[in-house]
Amino acid sequence: MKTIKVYRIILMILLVITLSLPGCSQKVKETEEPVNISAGQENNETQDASAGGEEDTPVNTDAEAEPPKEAAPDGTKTEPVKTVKDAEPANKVQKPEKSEDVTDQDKPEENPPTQEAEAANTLKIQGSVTNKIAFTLDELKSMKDIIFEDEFYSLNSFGTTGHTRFKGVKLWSLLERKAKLSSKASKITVIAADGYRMEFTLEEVMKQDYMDETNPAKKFPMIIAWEEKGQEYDPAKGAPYKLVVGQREAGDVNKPQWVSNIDRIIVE
Ligand SMILES: Nc1nc2c(c(=O)[nH]1)N[C@H]1C(S)=C(S)[C@@H](COP(=O)(O)O)O[C@H]1N2
Ligand SMILES: [Mo]
Repeated sequence: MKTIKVYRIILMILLVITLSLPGCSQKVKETEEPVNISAGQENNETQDASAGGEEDTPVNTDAEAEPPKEAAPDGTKTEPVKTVKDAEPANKVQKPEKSEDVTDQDKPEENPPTQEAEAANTLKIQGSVTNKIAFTLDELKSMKDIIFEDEFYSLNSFGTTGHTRFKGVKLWSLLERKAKLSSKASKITVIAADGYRMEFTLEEVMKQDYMDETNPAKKFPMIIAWEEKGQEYDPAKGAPYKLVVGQREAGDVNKPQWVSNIDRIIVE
């Protein structure tokens, strides 16, 4: 009898322990969890994009976190830039700025004013080029094989005409040989310091037979001029470069395309 009582007590204790174990409620959860897990998996499978997005989220967060830091310096440099398209080139500009940051340590030992002055006189070419480059005026002048000088005819929208002598480099040669266009490139945007800009297809830039309706014998390439009427532009009056192009055909109003004070050329 005593052993039966002991067994019953042990059984009771075991029963109480078993019931009080969290394992019981776990079993209930376990039956739910597979549902949750499968639901979760379905979400992952059916929303690959969102899953990818989640994976990318840290990257995006970084990307979003970075531009604001650099947006300020960029914003000051590219005040007239307002479109989303321009934001991309602006991002590309940020990369060189990072490398400049690396050399920041050296700057105080060198001559910052000289570097700033040089930077102000450089012709920047950005975007789909192998050499993301800034040409100094001296570098451009040394490119004897692509220098072009002649009198360009201009017609503006009010009918004013004129002939003006310019000296500069052929833009197509500069892009193709010096900046080295990538195979993706299809157009350029010439942007002035005041935000004035003109877009051209590469075919238009490549064209070497722009005309002067008053002198059919002449043919002109598109050039980046640093000299007008025998005078170099005064760097104090802004970036010393002007885009000059002849006419496509008689009556072509070409003068508005003469972008002065070019800050940069973006290739896309
Ligand atoms: N940077 C810049 N270039 C510019 C412009 C401008 O507003 N900003 N205006 C264009 C227009 S519409 C014309 S008609 C000519 C005027 O050139 P001019 O000032 O030498 O007469 O410049 C063109 N180049
Ligand atoms: Mo104009």
